[in-house]
Amino acid sequence: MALTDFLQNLDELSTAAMAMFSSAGDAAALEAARIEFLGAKSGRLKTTQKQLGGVSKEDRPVAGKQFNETKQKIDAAFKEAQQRLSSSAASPVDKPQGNFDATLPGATFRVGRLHPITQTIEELKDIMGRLGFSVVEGPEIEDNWHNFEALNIPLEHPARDPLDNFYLATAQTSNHDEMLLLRSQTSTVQIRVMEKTPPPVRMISLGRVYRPDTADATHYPMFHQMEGLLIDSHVTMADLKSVLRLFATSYLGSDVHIRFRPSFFPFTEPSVEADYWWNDNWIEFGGAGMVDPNVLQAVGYDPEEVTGFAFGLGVERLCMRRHSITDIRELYKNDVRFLHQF
Ligand code: FA5
Repeated sequence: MALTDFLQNLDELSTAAMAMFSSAGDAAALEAARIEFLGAKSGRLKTTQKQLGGVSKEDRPVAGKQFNETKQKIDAAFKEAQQRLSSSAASPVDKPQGNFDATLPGATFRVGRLHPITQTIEELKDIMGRLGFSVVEGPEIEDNWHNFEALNIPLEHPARDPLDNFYLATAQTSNHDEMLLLRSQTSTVQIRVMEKTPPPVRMISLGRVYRPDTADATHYPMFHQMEGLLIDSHVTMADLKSVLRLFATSYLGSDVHIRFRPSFFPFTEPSVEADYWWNDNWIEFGGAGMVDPNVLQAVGYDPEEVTGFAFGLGVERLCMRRHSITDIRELYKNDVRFLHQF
């Protein structure tokens, strides 16, 4: 083989090897390049070394020297690539791979936020706290006594129908007193507080309640209520109306129109529903009334000594009016594009 041909082969080999080693993006690509050029049995360098025997005796020293230099150059390029890949694997932040463009502007980091209902609950607690109401928690799994019986809702009352409540299958028993259910109203907490606390009482309780209602724009099978209870001597309906009006204007704004509509609840007498005016409609946001003497008696209070009022407001309905949400279901789809707006 002529010396010039041999040297040209070496030159091409060197150029190809340099290009492969310097462009290897990961360990697998580098290994493939190593085998192709430096492979002990049939690597391209080995093949070229074999051609050295075909070069004439006089030219062989020149060819051998050039071969050794090329081999060293390729070895060095391989080691350099090895080092480059191991250091970029150790600190991927400092040396990103692939098509990283350090000049691109940074993307805004999306921070999570409280669900609108959680935000509403916090604000309602604030407003009622300023009116002197303290916050009480109650269980979501209730017994018949606290959800119905003590609230003057007897066994034959339609509100206790199994089709209108989530009774717990595991707790099914023929004894009605022992049956458990997901509470259908926060009024249960009134009973729990009065059983433990002598009057006067001034409390609110906020939490989830459950009813097998079909979901529509204003109903959901799980929703939140804010219960309120005030017991003292000489409490009247005027106090109830003042507190609810003050609450509504504080949360919904001074221009909100509300009305009290006569209604019926077994645990209050007289009873009212409270509505706000929105989009040419009256929307009910809660029930209220003067605590029925039977309830006071059930918890051991003397109805001759104390009177009181109670209310139960729909938290979702308040949140919806405040933020102009026209469909309650939006609150529970958990679409971040919606939730991110609050
Ligand atoms: C009650 O639950 C009574 N416990 C309220 C009460 C408390 C009256 C204390 C007297 C004294 P009612 O079933 O009307 O009442 O529900 C109260 C509010 O909860 C409604 O006005 C409405 O705002 C909300 N609400 C009721 N059902 C749903 C539902 N399926 N989805 C969303 N909100 C609801």
